[in-house]
Amino acid sequence: MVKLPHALSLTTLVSHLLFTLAISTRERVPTPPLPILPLPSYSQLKWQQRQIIMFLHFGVNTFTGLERGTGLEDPAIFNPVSLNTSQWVSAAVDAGISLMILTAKHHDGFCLWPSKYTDHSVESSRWKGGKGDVVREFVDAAKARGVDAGLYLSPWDRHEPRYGQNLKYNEYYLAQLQELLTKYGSMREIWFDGFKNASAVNMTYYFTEWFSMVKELQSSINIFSDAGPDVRWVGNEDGFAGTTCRATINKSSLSIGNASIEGYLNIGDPRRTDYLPAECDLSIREGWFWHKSQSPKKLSKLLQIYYKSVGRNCVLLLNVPPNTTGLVSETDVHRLKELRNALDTIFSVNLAEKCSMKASSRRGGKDGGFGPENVLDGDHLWTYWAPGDEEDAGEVDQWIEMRGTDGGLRFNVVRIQEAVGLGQRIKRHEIYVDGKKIVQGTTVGYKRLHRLKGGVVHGSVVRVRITESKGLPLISSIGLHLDPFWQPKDRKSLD
Ligand code: FUL
Repeated sequence: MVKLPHALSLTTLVSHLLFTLAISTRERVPTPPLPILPLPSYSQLKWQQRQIIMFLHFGVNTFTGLERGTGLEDPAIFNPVSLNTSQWVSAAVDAGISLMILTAKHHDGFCLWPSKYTDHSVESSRWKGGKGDVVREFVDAAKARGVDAGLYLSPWDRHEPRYGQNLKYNEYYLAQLQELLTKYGSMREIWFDGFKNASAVNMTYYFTEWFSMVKELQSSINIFSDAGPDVRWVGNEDGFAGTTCRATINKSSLSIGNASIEGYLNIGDPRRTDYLPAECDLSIREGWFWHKSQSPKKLSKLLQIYYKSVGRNCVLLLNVPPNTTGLVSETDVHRLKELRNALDTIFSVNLAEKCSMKASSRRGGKDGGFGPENVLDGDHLWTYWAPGDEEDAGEVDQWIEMRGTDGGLRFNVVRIQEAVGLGQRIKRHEIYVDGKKIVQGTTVGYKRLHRLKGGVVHGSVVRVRITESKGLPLISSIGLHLDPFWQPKDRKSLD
């Protein structure tokens, strides 16, 4: 054995000790818990955080007054003389909306862009002497304001003579998809709806080929349909999800245009096969298209819809149809602003921020980085309260508590958010004020809002108990809010 000089061996020993110490200190930093599958994709997470998306139904129906055109419309009637897509985008930006989806083609087959595969398009209209392109103006205006764009391309086409011939129509449809997804920049969502009249000619859509082509051309896009693959329909067009609403469902139980699965779509599936969150589509007016005789829904109705969609782990796709001049009507712009102001009034103040926080336990102990104070920061995904591993047994009482520091708390909305990046977990929860149960709920997901049916509560200690979850519950945010627009009729019952 070669003997090292004394000075060298001491240096080696010290550095070895320091190295070991450094490793063991690092090993003591608590890691996040294992995720519970299935997990959302990056694009699904981005979609979920948007909360409200704007839908724009615009086309020949805007001029005929019909909701579903016949396909026999003369394209010349399309003439929105004052079309200003920047005004659409401003309406969205003022409402805090970051994604807008336009009907590039509705069931009547009229195309808002000059498709080279048909002359039933803006090219045959009077608008801009046939030289205009609404899709181009829409995506340019959105891009200029940093808003994302998406498109709806109706599979049911009542104009196209190839409709009903499986191969020919599928090729036509795919050709149009390729035009839209290669010429107009990056899209964040594409909307496929399965609707057609019962009397419509029978045909098979080659969804597998369509979806593959979409992902080939734009890999980060979210594909919406009754059955996903990225975003699922919520099962109704009234803007509400089930009080239990899981992002998980079994994709193989779904098919597009199948009315018998509407209840299943509304609540999801506890068997957790696939991560496929739900989108609630609804129009601000009665119809999807603009009609002179219709007006926007009241603010109280829109708030109710928000609580029942965004507040139940979904995204609200709110349709705001441009009118015959090519503008979003002032009444609708005004209502959108009212909605934004109301949401800011309710949610910009979180009474829990002034509370002292306590929890049944915390992962990694006091300085482990998973304490209850994490539910009060601005990150609603990646910082969260996690109980200690010992609570994973499922039998231990898991709770997080807020104690008012200066006097009592007055609120009528409780907001709970899960760290869904590590999987949706909570199955049952309860909320107590000063020891009295005021809410009994099921799933939480990205966001769960309880607008208290009993109205404003006064108290000093609010406890959220997780009574059932798949693995450890991970709570990323909690809010106690005062909603001045909420006047409940029934003041006794639990939410
Ligand atoms: C449905 C269509 O039939 C309606 O006209 C509307 O476009 C709605 C969003 O989807 O399936």
